[in-house]
Amino acid sequence: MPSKLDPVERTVALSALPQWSEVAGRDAIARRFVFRNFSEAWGFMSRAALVAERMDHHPEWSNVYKTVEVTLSTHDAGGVTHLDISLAKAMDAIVGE
Ligand code: H2B
Repeated sequence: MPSKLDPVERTVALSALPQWSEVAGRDAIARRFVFRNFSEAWGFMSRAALVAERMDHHPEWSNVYKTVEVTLSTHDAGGVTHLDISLAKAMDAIVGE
């Protein structure tokens, strides 16, 4: 089972993810993705879902029209692990960031 990042690892990892923020009151990171329309939002979710399945690491997310809200946390570890950082980077890469 992956272990939670220690404070130094976490700071370093999050500095490479400027679009992601810490979730208040919970050990998790979050980002809002806003697309031009629903089709692009759904396309992003489809691609991200394939990555998540391959990683066996899954996002908490919701979609309203062209907006996708994502929260990442490793449930088994009770907090942010390298798996969340990897999935966040993969999601950023899908949108070209
Ligand atoms: N996703 C996330 N975000 N956290 C987990 O702890 C987790 C997961 N565990 N996806 C995986 C699946 C586990 O439940 C399966 C059995 O491998």
